[in-house]
Amino acid sequence: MHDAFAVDLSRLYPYGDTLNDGKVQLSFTLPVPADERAQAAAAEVAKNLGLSEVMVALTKPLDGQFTFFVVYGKVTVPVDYEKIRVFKVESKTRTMAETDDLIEEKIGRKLKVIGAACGSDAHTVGIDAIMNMKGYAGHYGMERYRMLEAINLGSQVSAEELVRTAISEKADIVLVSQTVTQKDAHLGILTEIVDLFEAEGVRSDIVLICGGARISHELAKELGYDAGFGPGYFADDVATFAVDQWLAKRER
Ligand code: B12
Repeated sequence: MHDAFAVDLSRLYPYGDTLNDGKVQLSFTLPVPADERAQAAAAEVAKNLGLSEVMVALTKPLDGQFTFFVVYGKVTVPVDYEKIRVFKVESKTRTMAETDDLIEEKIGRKLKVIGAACGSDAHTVGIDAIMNMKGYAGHYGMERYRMLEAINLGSQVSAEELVRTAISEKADIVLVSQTVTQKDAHLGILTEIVDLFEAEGVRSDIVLICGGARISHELAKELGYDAGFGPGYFADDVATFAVDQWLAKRER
């Protein structure tokens, strides 16, 4: 039980107006004109998802053929929070100064980091958040680290170019950003990068990390990366993991 609110964590429901009322709101679009029949269909969608006490709160025509809905409903099946386990990067984040000092003391030279948004992906804000001098949300990026030499290749970098550059620059750490995940577009390019590093016989020499809005640590590990970071992680988290991993690789 959670002290303040007496929540039974083994039977967790969403909170709407009152504790444990199970109320949620759902938004989606149906490819039909906005009329009563469409509203009934929207309610049916919510019921099919297992919601009860369904109420169509918003019906908004997008054009003649598409309608956007917001539907309220009640979740009837609780979640056992006690049993939820999350697969995530387990390291205690160091500050930039602590990471710099650790590299200086244990490695004695700058570590080289190469990063890019790869394949057709033109989203640069994520990789910039991790690498740019000014960083993101109050966390300085890797370019600011005294003991990291960070090279940001930008966006739409092919797997071949990334791997070629990483090898010619003798990179210690390689960062791959993927934002577009529609139709699993990220899986092909992420896999291609791992395959190329392996084919060149250098995969085990580098710390290979990917990240992006829908990248989880679990997915990253499945694809052959050392780690994956999604929203809520910053350069200091990534640098901490990368240096620990580099040191662990050297031990091995
Ligand atoms: C800005 C933006 C654009 C800009 C990008 C400009 C630029 N220079 O980056 C423009 C207008 C070009 C654009 C284009 C497109 N976009 Co866009 N875009 C966005 C938007 C609004 C914000 C993304 C962003 O900057 N987030 C902020 C950063 C800081 O967050 P982040 O990337 O998650 O990064 C954090 C973590 O994930 C992590 N991280 C990220 N990368 C890495 C890498 C490493 C190594 C590590 C360790 C960590 C890490 O660290 C960061 C800090 O915590 C999102 C919607 C949204 N609100 O999220 C859509 C969105 C990402 N775009 C989308 C789409 C579909 C497109 C287009 C395909 C649209 C189209 N049909 O043309 C094109 C694709 C162009 C292309 N070839 O890639 C979809 C993606 C859906 C999906 N699941 O695939 C989104 C979600 C919008 C939507 N709801 O549909 N887009």
